[in-house]
Amino acid sequence: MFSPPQLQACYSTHLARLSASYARVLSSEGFDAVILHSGAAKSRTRFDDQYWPFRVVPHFQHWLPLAEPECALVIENGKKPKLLWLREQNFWERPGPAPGNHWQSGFEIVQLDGREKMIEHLPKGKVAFIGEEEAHAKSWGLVERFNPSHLVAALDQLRVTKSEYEILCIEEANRIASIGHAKIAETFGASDLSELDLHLLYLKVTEQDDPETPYKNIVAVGHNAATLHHISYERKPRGAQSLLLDAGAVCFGYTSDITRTYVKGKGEAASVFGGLIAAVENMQQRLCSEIKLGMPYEQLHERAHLRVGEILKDIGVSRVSAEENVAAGLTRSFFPHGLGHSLGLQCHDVGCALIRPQKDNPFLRNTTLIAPEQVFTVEPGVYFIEMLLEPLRASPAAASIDWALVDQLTPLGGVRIEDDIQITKDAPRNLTRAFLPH
Ligand SMILES: [Mn+2]
Repeated sequence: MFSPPQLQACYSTHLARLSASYARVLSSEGFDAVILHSGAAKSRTRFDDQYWPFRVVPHFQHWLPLAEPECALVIENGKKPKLLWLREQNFWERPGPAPGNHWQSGFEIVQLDGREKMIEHLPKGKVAFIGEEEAHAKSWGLVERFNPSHLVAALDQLRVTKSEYEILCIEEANRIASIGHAKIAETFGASDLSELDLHLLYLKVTEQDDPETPYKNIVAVGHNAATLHHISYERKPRGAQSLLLDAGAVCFGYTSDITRTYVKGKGEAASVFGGLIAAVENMQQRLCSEIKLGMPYEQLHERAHLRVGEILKDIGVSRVSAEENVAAGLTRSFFPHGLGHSLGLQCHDVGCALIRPQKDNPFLRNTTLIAPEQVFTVEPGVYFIEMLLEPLRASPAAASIDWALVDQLTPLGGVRIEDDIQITKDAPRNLTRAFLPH
């Protein structure tokens, strides 16, 4: 965990770098200033008075970790950034304490006791509005420059490369999540808990409330692991032999995204599945070690398909070579998702998918050239997904598959292994394994 002086020093550099980048982007896009609005509470339905948990606009959070609705940041060339901070007196609700105290001195802070007073503090000139609330932009006379697409795209690019401060936060998010993963691994090995209980235990040991996690925990036992984003947790334990846990944590808005898969108990299926977990783990580590600067991320994804082809042959699911498995499109049925995605303020972060992937990689979320200061996940998997196996059974490639073995493994769902990787000028850094070696 970082020390407060280290955090402070890194944050100051982050702020200076962000100010310089914004100044460059604003002038090249022809704006005098931009307002980054934090967002507003969103009603769950128009028929009652409940609100969804608040998610702050990421452009706002790129500057500071405050995550409160109805705040605005004014970024104006040559001026200290200004935070318009709504602090209404309200005896129904009160926001939590401000997250950290490393950022306040970087801003001119204007506390307001009413939203209507914000307009007095807005900048003059050609001003853009970035945020969710088009009605606010309208009432401030900025609707013509509400989320200008070129500006948003240019600001998204600033989020592709992470500052030292951002890395520190992502590392800390990995540390917190690793506590949860280790606890769940131990608990699953020793007892039989329901998916819901495993989910709640993860929240407890990582000290996160459910809406605070970067994404809804994926907790899938047995065949449920074949549902890539399984979040409809079973309430009862049922003695399943496999568990896939895909869960992260947050530090000052920055996320971690980690997946592990476990198997326990006896039997031939469990033993083959154990071999499959080891093989996917091995492939994942090998892919991480083969990352090179300047390499298209999609090339790594393609290599993963070849390795999945090898694994299918090695465990006996397929009788033909790795190359033949790839050529027949067979690996796409067992590994249907992308190898990974950029990571930062959003779990699926922005700016790394400007190029469309090849047509047989429709779900790949990272198509950039690998470059220093990027952070992305590497998360290969092998699954037994009925919806994808069904058409395969009817295809010419079906003859090369050992369907009896597939049927034996299907109740165990699938395997995914995922780490968060920081790219540097030297070797890539695995931000997850430092805390969670296996
Ligand atoms: Mn992921």
